[in-house]
Amino acid sequence: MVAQVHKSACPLCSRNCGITVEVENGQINRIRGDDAHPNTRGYLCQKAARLAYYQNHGERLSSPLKRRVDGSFESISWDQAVREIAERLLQIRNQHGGDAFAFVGGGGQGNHLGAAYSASQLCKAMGSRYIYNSLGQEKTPDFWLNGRLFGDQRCHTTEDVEHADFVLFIGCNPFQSHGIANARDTLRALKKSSDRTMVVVDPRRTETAEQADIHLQLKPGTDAFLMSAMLAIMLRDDLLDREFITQHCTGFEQLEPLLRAVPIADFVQRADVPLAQVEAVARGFANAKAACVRIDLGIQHTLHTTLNGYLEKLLYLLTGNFGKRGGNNLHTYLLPILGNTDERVQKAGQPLKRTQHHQMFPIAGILPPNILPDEILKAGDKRVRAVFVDSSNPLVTYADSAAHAEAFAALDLLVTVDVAMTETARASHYVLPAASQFEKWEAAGFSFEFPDNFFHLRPPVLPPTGQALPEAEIYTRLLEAMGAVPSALPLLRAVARFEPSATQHVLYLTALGLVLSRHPSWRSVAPSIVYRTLGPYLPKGAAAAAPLLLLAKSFVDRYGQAVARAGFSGPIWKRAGKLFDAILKAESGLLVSRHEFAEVWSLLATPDRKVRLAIPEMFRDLAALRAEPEASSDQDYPFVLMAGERRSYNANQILRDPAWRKVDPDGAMRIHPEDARDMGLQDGGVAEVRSRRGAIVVRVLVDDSVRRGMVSLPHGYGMHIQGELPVGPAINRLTQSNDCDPFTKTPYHKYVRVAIRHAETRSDAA
Ligand SMILES: Nc1nc2c(c(=O)[nH]1)N[C@H]1C(S)=C(S)[C@@H](COP(=O)(O)OP(=O)(O)OC[C@H]3O[C@@H](n4cnc5c(=O)[nH]c(N)nc54)[C@H](O)[C@@H]3O)O[C@H]1N2
Ligand SMILES: Nc1nc2c(c(=O)[nH]1)N[C@H]1C(S)=C(S)[C@@H](COP(=O)(O)OP(=O)(O)OC[C@H]3O[C@@H](n4cnc5c(=O)[nH]c(N)nc54)[C@H](O)[C@@H]3O)O[C@H]1N2
Ligand code: SF4
Ligand SMILES: [Mo]
Repeated sequence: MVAQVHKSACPLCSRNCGITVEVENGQINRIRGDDAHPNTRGYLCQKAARLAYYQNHGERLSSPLKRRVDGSFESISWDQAVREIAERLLQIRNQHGGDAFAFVGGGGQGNHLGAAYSASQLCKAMGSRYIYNSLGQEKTPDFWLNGRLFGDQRCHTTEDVEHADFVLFIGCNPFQSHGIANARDTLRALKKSSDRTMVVVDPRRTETAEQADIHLQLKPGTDAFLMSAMLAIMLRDDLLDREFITQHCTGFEQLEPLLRAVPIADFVQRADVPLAQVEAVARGFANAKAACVRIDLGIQHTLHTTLNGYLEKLLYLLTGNFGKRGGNNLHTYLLPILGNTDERVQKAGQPLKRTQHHQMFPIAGILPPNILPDEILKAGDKRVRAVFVDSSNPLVTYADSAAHAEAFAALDLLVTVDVAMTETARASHYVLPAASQFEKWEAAGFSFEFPDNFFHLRPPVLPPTGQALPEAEIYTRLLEAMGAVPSALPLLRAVARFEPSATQHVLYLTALGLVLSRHPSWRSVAPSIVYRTLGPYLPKGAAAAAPLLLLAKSFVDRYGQAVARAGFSGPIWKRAGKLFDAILKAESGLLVSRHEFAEVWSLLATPDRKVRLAIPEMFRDLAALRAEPEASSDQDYPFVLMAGERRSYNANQILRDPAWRKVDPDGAMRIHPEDARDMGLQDGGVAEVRSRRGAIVVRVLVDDSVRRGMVSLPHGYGMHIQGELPVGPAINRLTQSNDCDPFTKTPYHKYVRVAIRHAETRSDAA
């Protein structure tokens, strides 16, 4: 058979680089960067070349499974699985109410099309408002701040690193983790140019720090001290952009005295970096033509999480590096992956629903995984009794694996939808096989670009494995069996039958509007209704993409002019249909909106389009820094473990087959040579790492890129392949549910107190 080349995208990180996949005899032969992809333009990192290991491995699921009493699984038909799960869900809802149900996950790094059908539709059908997701253990503090500053938690920021003269990377390592446009090319360009400056703030001399002009190798967990000192230096030296602040912000007069009160030298000393260097960075950033800040888990998974986010945003706001080329900006959304759930706002006269045990509020619609075990085990009669897990592996990736295992074992119903037999799947009552991201129409919602933004809908490159189904089909069948999705929809089916065209799409949208206004309760399952009625008539079997017509409509309604600039002009009523048609056809992705920098203000949600700097909770935390005692050394747990480093061969839990990795098979622990010597550890040997919660045995990597007193283990290991001992460090055996930001409940994964000792073999594992 001749090899065929298909377009797709890499599902391993939020960049979702465009790829071409060569398929021969049903096997993936070769993967290359897709030069025609308008955003990533052929860029790839080394992880993508071996994506065949995602598609094919010994743990792919090929039929629905039901757990027997003895813990083994039997294959069952889809009809039986759907019928039994629907019955159980309805029973639980009728007996205990909707809040006995929680949805967990709902979209990983590359698969968000299925999310249109899963979390929200199923929660509404159950009458539940509990959606837990990994974003609730990293990004929710950021979303909360965006809500306060910009008026809506969906006002998400992005950074124009490619065009900045001065870039501050704080707590991120884009060389390995990416997250910025074509990271390695962008870093190389920054390094090469003598009039651009790159600063890295990181306790480790990372691959990114190696390329920087200045590396501030601070003490772990001290970013809030360092950033507030930088802001105080800018204020002291009159480097802030007063004109920008007056024109675009409110509340500065309340913030100013707090910044003036920062004891600069003291705070810089706490971070343990040279004061002269910090002053040079503050000056350079404030005086640059265009400067931006890029942050990630290094400040989100450590002490002062929410305050860190606030200070980082103040760096670019108070220097006027917002709403311009090379600065930080907001962006458009086509797939609405976030909601807006401000905990102060009453909805329909009711305060926002909080969880039973922790009284926790959702942020951007998302609850934090750290509280989930307690909501299952400690909430009495109102506990969570049934959980659906989709595109996530909580028993490995959520803090405190033992607490999650105990809680999940106590559930009346646990269902996992995944492409692979994960640890969480193995603990489930039912396991439903999803088609892989190479086997179905798929799209990612991580389109975070500005002023140009893109969208990429990918067609399948291979047929589904065994009986695996796309999420669109799985959830629609389930909702039909629950009686939540109507089956006879003659009007919509009749209209959908016309030849697809921009005019036909308008006709369909009108008919849908009519039907939904007559049956308002069907709105919550609109994606499945559109999938069943319009879906079958879309070209090339693109049924699952049908809800994109509704999203294209709201995109055009919100950003009409920017969509027109992207090439979708003409009568406004036809634009959504044109955009939808173009999305279906553009196999490499396409430009969907084009803004001008000054128009960033139109994306703000405050009524006066000004940034609200005054956030009482952050003023409180900022003021409290001065009184905070210096972290004392803990005799019992003297090391700070960074539990979750991104490396060249880890990719969350998406690649389970150990054969995928070309290096670092054991996910070794970095430790400073002097610490290793003191502890009697040798490079390549093994050590036991013990926290207050648990202990694991790891491979040792003696490495002077880390500071003394800190050690680092990678994320993305610790799977029990086919039930065997974990491969590499199972880091969440060491983390604890309550070791988290008190306000947002996001974990301190980069600040885990541990003790380390020599061990003889890996099977010493406690
Ligand atoms: N290769 C690879 N890439 C990935 C992923 C993957 O698994 N593998 N996962 C993806 C996902 S889901 C995410 S969220 C991103 C995360 O991407 P990043 O946040 O960039 O990755 P990390 O390596 O977790 O952490 C970044 C840095 O934080 C530093 N750090 C630790 N403690 C502190 C501190 O107290 N202060 C400061 N300033 N820095 C600190 C670490 O030394 C590390 O270099 O990566 C994405 N990309
Ligand atoms: N200690 C510690 N813990 C961490 C981190 C850390 O740094 N330290 N990082 C955290 C971060 S930032 C993140 S984002 C999370 C990630 O952790 P999770 O939320 O668990 O997400 P993934 O590891 O990406 O898991 C994706 C799952 O989706 C499945 N999958 C792949 N494709 C499809 C598909 O098309 N459909 C379906 N239904 N399933 C599919 C994969 O097989 C895999 O089981 O881990 C977090 N946990
Ligand atoms: S893992 Fe590498 S190739 Fe894949 S999307 Fe991320 S940067 Fe692109
Ligand atoms: Mo993440």
